Amino acid sequence: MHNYFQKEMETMPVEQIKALQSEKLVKLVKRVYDNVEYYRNLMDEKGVKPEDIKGVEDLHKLPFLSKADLREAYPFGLLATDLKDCVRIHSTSGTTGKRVVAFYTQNDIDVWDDCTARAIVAAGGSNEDIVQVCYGFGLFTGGAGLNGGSHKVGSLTLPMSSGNTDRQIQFMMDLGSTIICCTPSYAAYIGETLKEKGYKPEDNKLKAGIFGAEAWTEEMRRDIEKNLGIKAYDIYGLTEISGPGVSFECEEQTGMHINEDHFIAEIIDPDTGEVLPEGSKGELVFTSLDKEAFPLIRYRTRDICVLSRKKCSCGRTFIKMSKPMGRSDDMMIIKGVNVFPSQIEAVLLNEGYAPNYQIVVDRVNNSDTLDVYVEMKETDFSDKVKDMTKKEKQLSAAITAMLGIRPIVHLVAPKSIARSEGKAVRVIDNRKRLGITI
Ligand code: DLL
Repeated sequence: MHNYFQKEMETMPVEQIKALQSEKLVKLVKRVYDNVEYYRNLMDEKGVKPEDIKGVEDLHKLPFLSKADLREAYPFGLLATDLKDCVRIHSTSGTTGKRVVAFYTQNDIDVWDDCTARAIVAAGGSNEDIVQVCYGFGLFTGGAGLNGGSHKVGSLTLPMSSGNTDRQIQFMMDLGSTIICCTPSYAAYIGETLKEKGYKPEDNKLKAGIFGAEAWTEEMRRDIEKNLGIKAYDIYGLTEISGPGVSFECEEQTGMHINEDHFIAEIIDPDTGEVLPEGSKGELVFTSLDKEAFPLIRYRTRDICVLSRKKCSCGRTFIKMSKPMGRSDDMMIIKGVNVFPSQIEAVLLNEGYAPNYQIVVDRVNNSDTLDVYVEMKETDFSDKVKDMTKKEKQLSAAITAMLGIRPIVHLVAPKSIARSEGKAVRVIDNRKRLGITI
């Protein structure tokens, strides 16, 4: 038996989805052209008028929007309604430059809550569930997004926010939480803490987790599933396009269905901007169709992934996106080789290490260096230097086989790498501090 939150939408035949998208797109383009000077200027520069857009097949004629545009238009330049119609803002956690501020009308919040409700139902949630939301609440969209969806589903919602892990565990155990929502790195940390407190995976009542907001590997999924005794579902989203729930995983756990009644996804070549056919790897671009306050057309996410329309056993017809392999900005170029942190994570977990690691990149004597700090498990920790050196060499060889460049591996004491309660910081690139542009 498959469960849907909005079956009529989630299982709509593809031709109907396209027709619905076309109808919404035509109206949206006219609305932003008439009301938002920034869009009007961009479209005029490209020589495209609202009348040129007759449906989704004309989407490629419209200009892209990038994070730089959002910064330039900060704070009100892309607002498409009166400020008095807006009820909330959220903002990205960016550390450089101006933050992005996204505005929401009440209807924008309702649509967004529907999206996260779909994700919760797809993970097996219902009004009989107890949903522990330990994404951060505040400007970050994680907490508010899953909280709203959980209310819509009618689940008992625990708005925990992130952090205070002892309290998370106390509530989880005393109230019997059945679904947990947080970043995968925090889920791993909660699993580790439960174990330390002497709990076995079967001692908790959790059945599912809804994890996202950062890149994570299949190896990490298996690790979390085993340690918490749950099924771990992926959820994706970004502040600019509303927040979590732009796409979500179903019971098949092979990619995330994009809520296509609200968003159009495209994959482009990040260098040329050319739209690539389904199945190609490239940069994900979103157009929001229903957002009133802060609609974005052809927004470049910088996330690299693949789209697939392969029939899904869950019955949903919405296109699926693969796990993003990290943002194009996460990609490191080390000695000329493209390296994603997720590749290193996959090797570490395959080799039996816990996902507690940090990658440090530097440049010494004009040559790039790659150091990987990996925590030992308590059980493997040895005070014999010889044993440790051997293990370091083995791990370095395994990473070299994956990347084609040799890292220096440092096995460090258990608990010596800081745990994450939100988005984990996996990479320290000292070359940036040296003012080197990579
Ligand atoms: O991270 C929204 C979110 C909250 C998603 C909770 C899922 C769960 P931002 O802070 O604006 O919004 O960051 C968005 O995070 O462009 C991706 O690079 C990354 N990201 C989000 N979800 C995933 C995921 C939220 N499931 C940026 N896998 C996005 C990999 C993800 N990366």
